[in-house]
Formats: sequence, C-alpha cells, structure tokens
Amino acid sequence: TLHSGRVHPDELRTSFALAMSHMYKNEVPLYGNLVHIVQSENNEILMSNSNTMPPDSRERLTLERHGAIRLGKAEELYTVRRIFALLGMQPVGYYDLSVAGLPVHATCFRSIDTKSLAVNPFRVFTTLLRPELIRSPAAHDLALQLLQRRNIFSQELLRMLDVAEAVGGQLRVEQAEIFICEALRTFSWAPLAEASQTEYQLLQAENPILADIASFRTAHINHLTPRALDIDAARAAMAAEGMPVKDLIEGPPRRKWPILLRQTSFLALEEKIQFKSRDTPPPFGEENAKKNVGNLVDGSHKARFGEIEERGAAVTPAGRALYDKLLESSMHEAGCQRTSPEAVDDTFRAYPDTWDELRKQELVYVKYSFTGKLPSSALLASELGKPVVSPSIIESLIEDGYLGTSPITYEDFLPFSAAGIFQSNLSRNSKPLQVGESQQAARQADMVGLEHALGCSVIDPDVLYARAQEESLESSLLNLKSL
Ligand code: OOG
Ligand code: NI
Repeated sequence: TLHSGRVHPDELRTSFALAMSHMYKNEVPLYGNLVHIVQSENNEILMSNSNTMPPDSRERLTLERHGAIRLGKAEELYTVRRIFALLGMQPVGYYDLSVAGLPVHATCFRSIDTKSLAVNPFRVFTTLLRPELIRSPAAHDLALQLLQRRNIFSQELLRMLDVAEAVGGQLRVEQAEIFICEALRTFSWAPLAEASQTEYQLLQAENPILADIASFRTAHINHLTPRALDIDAARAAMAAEGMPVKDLIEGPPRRKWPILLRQTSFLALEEKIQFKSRDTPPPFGEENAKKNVGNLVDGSHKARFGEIEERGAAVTPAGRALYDKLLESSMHEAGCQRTSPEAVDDTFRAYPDTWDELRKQELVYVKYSFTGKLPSSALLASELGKPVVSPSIIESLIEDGYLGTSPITYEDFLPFSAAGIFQSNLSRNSKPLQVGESQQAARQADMVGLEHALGCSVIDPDVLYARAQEESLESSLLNLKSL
C-alpha cells in the first residue's frame, strides 16, 4: 500500500480507528475494560468452535466496528464529510431521530464497496443538530450563539484536507500522521465547557443531547463499539463484571439466522467537568470583572459510554418492512414505549428463521459464490449460454450445487435502535419514545437539509446491497461459464 508513497484510504481508516480507540480508552478507562471483556468472551467462543472463522478475520475481530459523533452546525458536517472521504467513508443512509423526540438527524459514514468493507468496516454514526426543532427560543438562540463561536477544526487539519484533495485524496505517510493527529483533536474530549453552568442547564432542560452538542469546544466521540460474536453472552459478562449495563439489547431478538443489527451498551458515565463562570456578576470594579472571567465552576456531564454490537444479514426492503411491522406491533403489544424482550421474541416468531425461507421469500440480500462443481457441457451450451440467466435457472443452479449462497452483512444502523441507545443515555427527565410519535415525526424528516449541509447526497444503502448481490452473482456465473 505504501507503494507510491501514498497511504490508501482503507489503511488510513484503520490507523484512524486504532488511534481513536486508543484515545477513547484513555479518556474513558471503563471503555478499555469493556474491550477486554468482549475480547475474552469472543476468544472463548472461538476456542469452543474453532472453525467458525478464518485466522485473518480473527485478528480484526476486536477492532472497533463503529463510533458516534454529534455535530452542531452545517459547516461542521461539511468538513467532517471531507475528513471521512480521505478515510474512504461516504455518507450512507438518512436517520430521522425526531422520531425519538430528539432535535437531530444523522447519516452513517462508511465504506461502500465490498473490498474496502472487508479490509475494515469501521463506520461513524454522525448526528447533526436541527435548531428548528428546538422548542425553547432561549435554548435555540443560546445554542446557535455557542456553536457560532466555536471552530472544531485546527488550521493544520484544514490545510491537510486541501493538500489531500489537490492530489486526488491520498496523503503521503508523514502527512497522514499529521492528518490523523489533527483529526483526533476534533473528536477529543476536554472537560471544560464553553458554556456557563446556567447556560448548560438551559440547554439541558430542552434536551440533554442539545447540552452535549452545544456546550463544548470539540465534537467529542460519544462512544465506540467493538464487535461481540455473541452479544447476549458479552452483555452477561459485562454485567458480571459489575458494569452498569443498558436494560436491553436493541434490535431484533436472538435468532438462528441473525438479521440487521443488535446492540447494547454500558450506561453513560457522570464525568467531572468545569464551566465558564460568565454568569456570576463581578462583585465590584473592572479589575474583578476580568479576574472573574478566569474562574471556573465545578460540575458534571453525562453523555459518553461504551457499546457492543452484533451484525446479521442485510434485509431487502420487503425484509425491512416485515422487521418494522413486527417491531411496531411488539410495541403495541407491550402497551408502552419500551418493549419487553419476551414480547419481542413472541412477535418475531413471524419472521422466517431458516436460510432457505429468508432467501426464497427475498427477505435478505444474497451473496452468491461458485462452489467449484463443474457444469456439464450440455448445461453450458443451453442455459448458461444465454445472455440473461433467468431466476428459475439460478434457483436450479443453487439446488444442483453449482452456486452457493450466504448472507450479506448489514453495514448500517437502525433508527429505532439508535433512538433507544440515545434514550437510555439521557437523564431521567428526558421524554420517553412513544409509538404514535413515529408517524407524526415521519413528516419531520429533512433529508434535503442534511444533504445541503453535507454538500452532497446521501447514498441509498439498498442500492449498495443490491449491487453487492448482483456483482456476486455475475462473477459466480462468469466463473461457472469460463470452465
Ligand atoms: C448515536 C446513537 C446511534 C447506534 O449504535 O445506533 C448509534 C449517539 O448516541 O450519538 O451509535
Ligand atoms: Ni452506536
């Protein structure tokens, strides 16, 4: 990769994710404990069935799968998009978090091609504040004032972006090091609020997310998320170690054929911070007024946590519609905003759980492979000779053992789960998610606004999965025909 002296985006992404992991473990030591727990749980699973994974993916197993950041203004998202582009990550999907009563929307920055995803699937759930959804005019104005004053990017970082873009997006090794170091500053934590305590409280009363987004000088990482091979076991291990774990696992219930994404976390920590002391009027005189500016007030902030995830198959729009329908009905069943695991299990019995059913009902995207079985010359001459191979022929090629099929991993997020992750990490007084709100809030989505801030459109994840499926089919058929 260092061939031309330039660092490939996939490699830069891996370095970045490692550096971020290192930084976050320093900032939030409990996150380091989480990684250890998940690592040893994963190792145990690997030892008990040693065939489940090729050795090279074992090494990558414990690398972070995602992180999350929360941005305050459009220009910040614009520059963050440029940063992630150098890491080979594009904005994929639109997430409307107003369904959870949060004044934010989001996208996921990630690799979009199969090869890059295989090298390193690290992605960043990136939230942007929507000031128009802030109800209190005072909180609205204050948030905008605080955000307007801040600049979360160093001059050196902006310079590196220009340099890289001028040469088509790849930095030289020594530039890459500077770039990562400067980019990390943007996402680092400083326990010093830009807001005063009163200002912070005003924002928090509107929504704790707002206080987290607007009170600080950086866009600190909110959490990182390693992969758990068995998320139920990992969660149990976390609890056994005395971690304050979230009460449930978001997403679909445990299945023989996992779909989409399951995730859970340890709860956000109460961290000591200091506030600026603008509020307190100086006792007397100009001199004291100046001194007072330097005074800091002790306080605390609760936002950062550690999460774990387990990914299953990417589902087609039909598969997603069924997932959404069952999720919604399990919520109704439970008669309240949050659903008991039992209610979810019950409702989800209606979701097919054999590979054959999932595939034949076209609920999941399929990765095709050539099994190596040699086709007869008759087959080659007749069906495979045609320019378009029909679905029924493909089916028979599968049944006769020429084509293999397997799931395509889901690389994205789930808005309801994300909302659940947000909610469990907000303070007591935050408004819980109500079922009926989802419909009402659907009208509040503003994808155009997000794209405007990004300076480009978001990529439809379904297009990517369909393309991966199509490409795997084409190359398998090509293999088959060229024998
Ligand atoms: C992002 C929550 C979304 C996930 O895993 O669904 C997320 C946040 O709390 O800022 O990371
Ligand atoms: Ni997350």
